[in-house]
Amino acid sequence: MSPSNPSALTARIRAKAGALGFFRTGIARAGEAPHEDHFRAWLHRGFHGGMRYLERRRAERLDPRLVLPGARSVIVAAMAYPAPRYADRGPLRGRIARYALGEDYHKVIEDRIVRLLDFIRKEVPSARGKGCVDAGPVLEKPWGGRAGLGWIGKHTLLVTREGGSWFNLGVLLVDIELEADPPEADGCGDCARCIDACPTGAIVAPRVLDARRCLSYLTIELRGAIPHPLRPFLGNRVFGCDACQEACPRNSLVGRSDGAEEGFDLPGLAALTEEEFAARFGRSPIVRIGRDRLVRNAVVALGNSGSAGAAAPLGAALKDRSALVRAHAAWALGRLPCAEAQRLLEAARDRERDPEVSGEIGMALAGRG
Ligand code: B12
Ligand code: SF4
Ligand code: SF4
Repeated sequence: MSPSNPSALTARIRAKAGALGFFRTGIARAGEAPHEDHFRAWLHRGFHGGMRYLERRRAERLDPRLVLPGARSVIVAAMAYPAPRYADRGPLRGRIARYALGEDYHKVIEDRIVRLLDFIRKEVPSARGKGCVDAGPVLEKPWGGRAGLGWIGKHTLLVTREGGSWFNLGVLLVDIELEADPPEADGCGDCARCIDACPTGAIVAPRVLDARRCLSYLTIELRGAIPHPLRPFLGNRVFGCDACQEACPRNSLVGRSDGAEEGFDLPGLAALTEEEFAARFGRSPIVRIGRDRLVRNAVVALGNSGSAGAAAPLGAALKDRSALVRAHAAWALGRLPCAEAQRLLEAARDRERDPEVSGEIGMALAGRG
């Protein structure tokens, strides 16, 4: 449907979104998704790895009018998050992606989108809408681009002129016609700093990400074992990765007042129980990966620290009830140069019953020579 004055209504919706805490809101006309050919090609090349959910509801992903029948407009809203610097507090500290330092953005944005829809319904009582945040079948970045929020950077994230890329997105589909924004021009030019900064070479071409190599995928989405050759690239990252965003000149951390982040005690993370995990991360996006995957990542980071101080916590992790954790702890101990690591691996070899973990212990001992 068409409201009597789409332009005035659009301005009121934008003002309301701003009052709800979105720093930018853009509007696009609903239709076929931008760059749908790239999405098909990306899936075809298997770049999504184990994220099989991206193969499902493909028709909806490619056309929001199938997500909300009768959709006329796509409202895309951006919520910034603080981007503190990480202080160097020694080798036994881990880091998580900045978007996950605060409360779970899914809940915060969902709540704001619901309130935005309530507002629209007060203005146009017959309007219908559907909110999507991350998990919905909507290609949020391309829509953000079409809605004029910013441009798709070469790292594939959406970049705004004033706020860089330190933000999360939410989408509200509505069946009313609003005034669309003009798309933003590309702001990358000849720059390729994000591609050069990626530790694993996951950005295989400008705007094409092989997620299977991306540390964000490996630490958050991947359920099983992290491929051996990629483990060293985790460094001290235990949840997500910001390297491509840190490198972006649009994201300069200089001059920002977001403070310093101390990082997370790796031995403490490696020893987390289920109860401690729930208590500590229940309100964070980290809760989504579960205790075992976080501990898996922490033990890999302990191995990457190269520090003798990592041996004792890794020895304890060799007794973890999760075989996934024990297998990664064996690999990690194999990287520590100290005699204590050798002793702990030999002790574990004698008691381990899981064939896969035993294999890892054998490889770790053989690798030490
Ligand atoms: C799956 C997913 C991932 C996967 C895959 C990422 C990817 N680049 O596709 C993994 C787990 C790796 C991931 C990682 C991260 N993610 Co993520 N992720 C998603 C999710 C759920 C779907 C994205 C998707 O469909 N990807 C499939 C690809 C093919 O589609 P696409 O990236 O949208 O790509 C299109 C355009 O790039 C386009 N294109 C445009 N111009 C051009 C030009 C050329 C030449 C080409 C070839 C293509 C092209 O073609 C593509 C096809 O549509 C979205 C939420 C959503 N529902 O959209 C969040 C989302 C994209 N993620 C987000 C974030 C914050 C991250 C991380 C920064 C988290 C972190 N710190 O660890 C990293 C960044 C990694 C990176 N460099 O992209 C935010 C992005 C915010 C922003 N500023 O853009 C989103 C929107 C979530 C949210 N609601 O806030 N993520
Ligand atoms: S998030 Fe990290 S691993 Fe993934 S593309 Fe960016 S720099 Fe590379
Ligand atoms: S680092 Fe350079 S190429 Fe990459 S997104 Fe930022 S401006 Fe674009």
